[in-house]
Amino acid sequence: PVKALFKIPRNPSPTLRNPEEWCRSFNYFISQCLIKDFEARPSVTHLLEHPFIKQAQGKDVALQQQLAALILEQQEAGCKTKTKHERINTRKTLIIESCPDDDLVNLEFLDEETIISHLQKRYDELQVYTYVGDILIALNPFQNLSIYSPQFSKLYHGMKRADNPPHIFATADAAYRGMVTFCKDQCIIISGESGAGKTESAHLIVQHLTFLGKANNRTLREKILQVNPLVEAFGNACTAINDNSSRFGKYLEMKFTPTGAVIGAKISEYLLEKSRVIKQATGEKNFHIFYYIYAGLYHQDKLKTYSLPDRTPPRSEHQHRTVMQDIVSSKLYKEQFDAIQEGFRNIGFTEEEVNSVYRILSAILNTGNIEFASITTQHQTDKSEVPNAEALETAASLLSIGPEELQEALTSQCVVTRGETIIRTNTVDKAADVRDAMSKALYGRLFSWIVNRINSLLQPDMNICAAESGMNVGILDIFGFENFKKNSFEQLCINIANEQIQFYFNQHIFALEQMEYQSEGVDASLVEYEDNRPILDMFLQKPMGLLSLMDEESRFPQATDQTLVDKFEDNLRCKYFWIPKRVELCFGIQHYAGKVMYNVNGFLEKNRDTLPADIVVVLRTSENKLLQQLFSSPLTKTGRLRQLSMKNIEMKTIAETNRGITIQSPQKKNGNGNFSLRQTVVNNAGLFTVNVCVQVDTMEMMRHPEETTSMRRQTVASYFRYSLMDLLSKMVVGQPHFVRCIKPNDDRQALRFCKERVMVQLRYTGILETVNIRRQGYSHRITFEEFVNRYYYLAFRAHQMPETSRENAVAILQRAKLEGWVLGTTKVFLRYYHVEQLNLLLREVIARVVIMQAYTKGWLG
Ligand code: AD9
Ligand code: MG
Repeated sequence: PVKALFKIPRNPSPTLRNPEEWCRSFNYFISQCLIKDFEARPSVTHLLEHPFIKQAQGKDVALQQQLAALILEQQEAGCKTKTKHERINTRKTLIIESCPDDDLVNLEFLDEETIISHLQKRYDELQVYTYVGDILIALNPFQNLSIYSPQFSKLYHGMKRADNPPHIFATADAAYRGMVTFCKDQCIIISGESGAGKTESAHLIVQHLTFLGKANNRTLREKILQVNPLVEAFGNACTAINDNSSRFGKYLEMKFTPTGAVIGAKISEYLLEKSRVIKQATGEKNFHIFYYIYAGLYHQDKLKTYSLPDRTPPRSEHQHRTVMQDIVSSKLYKEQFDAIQEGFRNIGFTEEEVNSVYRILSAILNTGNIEFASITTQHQTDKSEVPNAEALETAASLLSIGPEELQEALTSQCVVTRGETIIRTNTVDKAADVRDAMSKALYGRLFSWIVNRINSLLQPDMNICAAESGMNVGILDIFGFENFKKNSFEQLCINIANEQIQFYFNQHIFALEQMEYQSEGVDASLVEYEDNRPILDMFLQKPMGLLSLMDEESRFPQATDQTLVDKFEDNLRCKYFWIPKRVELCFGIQHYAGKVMYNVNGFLEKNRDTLPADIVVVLRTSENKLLQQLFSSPLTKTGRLRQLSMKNIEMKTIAETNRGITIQSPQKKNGNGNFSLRQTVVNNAGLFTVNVCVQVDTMEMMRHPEETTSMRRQTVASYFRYSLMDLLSKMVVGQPHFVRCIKPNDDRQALRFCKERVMVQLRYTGILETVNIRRQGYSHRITFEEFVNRYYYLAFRAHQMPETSRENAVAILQRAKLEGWVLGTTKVFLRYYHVEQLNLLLREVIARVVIMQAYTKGWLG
């Protein structure tokens, strides 16, 4: 039957009059590659450089690239049957077989109680993963499970979902296969509240993807595996909820060649909680890295080199808060430090760079020791000085700047009015604020620099793969929803971000799907779900949303936190917002995930996040090259500009409208530094509306709000809004896969399943509704044209080039023996499991041909 399907030309004509037509014919391609041109075994690069592939145009390039991958896969594996046996053996020794229980969609009765007891039963048996159709629910086991070894990666590699029990590797595998099969970017969105297991899940996904991305480049694989721990050392900290809580949002894109070999990675970081550097809530800690370097340098006997005090007790409360002395004895911290050093080295940081990083971190610690006292002279009363000159000198020396200059920048400020420069002195409080602002800026910029440096070191080698032909799987791991006893500005930002991710989930799972049923005339019962758009609008709308109101208030120098609360009260008329009686400076929000009370204390200052120009000026004079870089604006500007011009059309520019977000592709830069934009919306998700043009300058300023002295000052809220949109713009281009992490208890105890806690999470994530829509709905909608183009090999001969019609789509569906699909006016509506079935069939057909050809050549014999 295969022979009949794919006629193999023995003597292909050397000249091709119509390469496109030729390219549609698989068999020709195979015979060309395998029989004619290659005397020896080809490599992927060889195959991809084959002139016929290069000539190929349009979508068949994708098929050929898959084929190249398949040919090699066959060669590497020896032959298919052997691989299969291996799998069967592994499975017997390793794992219990999967069962219908694995998917909530298969439950006979569908109510909250049944779902909960089902999940509980599974959790008790240490089955922490459960499917809801194509969505994965992951219960935090709070203990190490032995199901993440390379053997498990092998087990889940290329297998059908139902072949094995649910697993995070299966989700990673599905994303990888989706990418390779359809040459389409993928995106894995991990959500859940703080401590639910998002970061751990993200690690496991990276682990499986590096396994899949061809094991042969070991160095790169190791580098990629070290990225997460390295970045998290700087961006994670111990909170009241989670000992390893992410204090920033992270979108990690793993880059692959079209054939699926991993070639690089890129991280985008969002909204680091910089304020933690100077202050932590009771029972919480500073960023991990401070403890690591302290313990590590102590063991290397290098504390003195970095001017860190040895055993002396902390001199000020500030120092005490920043780093505890007793950490030097922690073995764990020391080991982490060694791992971080190793990570820096492996990824490719130079010794000088790492040294500079440590110096800056030590400088931040020492800066915390600088104290201020007021001095009263005859003329002035609000002047301050530094009584502990030694602390100032140490900090200045670590920063390679002059101590006098630093003192001046901390205790006074230059103001230019009508061409005249006036020096104003700072009060003690003001000077302390400037000191803290400097620490925050140092840490924030250092963090961004580390991330950028990792990105440049892990950038794909352009010789291996042209950037535009590469694909990626993005993994989103942000800070989870938080509700502490006392919640501040940081929690507000974190929770808005989570609100946005929930909205994205709702759009994908419910809104879009149901909209399509209606527009395509498909009869399917609609599922009701909790739409959180009104809450999101309340935050993001312009000009009357909460963030805009806060920005407006931040612009008034006389505004106070009380006037901010008043402003909210006067303007936010919405059932999701309220001001509690008898509690000062507070407001409440009914988030999708529950009620949160926010304390407005310090909101305005945190939002303004001002860094006086005097500090920037003095830091720019540093002899430390890294510091110069961190505070020289051209660096940040070109950073973003380069990105824009290099990627040109590919780079998405984001603009805001009064109701949401627009994502557009910049066409070209015009004379005055703005990008004129094509009026196309990137995706049709309905999330976005078309509008406005974006100034490059505005985007740059948002990145570093402090430097916008001459223009309107940008605030943390506006940068936050921009970050959210930037993140969404990355997410919407990929095919999404969802992992929903659930925290079974608040005590971080293994095997403790707290029904009420799980129930709440299932409710607010809309799991019951998700089960319903997955059971009844059609999660994949593919146009007849795309469907026929994708799958015509299943029912037609390769050279037939069938018309991309409704009838031919039906012919393919029937040939594939699928059941339960329906047809719309322009699209085939498929159930979530159909696509996997079709892809496996397609793979099989192609593989059969490849094997046959390879046997003909005698390579697999
Ligand atoms: V936060 O929003 O960043 O505060 P996460 O990221 O959701 O939070 P995290 O992944 O850090 O939570 O998990 C919290 C803790 O749960 C981890 O430190 C582990 O101790 C534990 N955990 C989570 N997932 C697993 C797992 N698959 N296996 C074992 C796990 N332990
Ligand atoms: Mg985390």
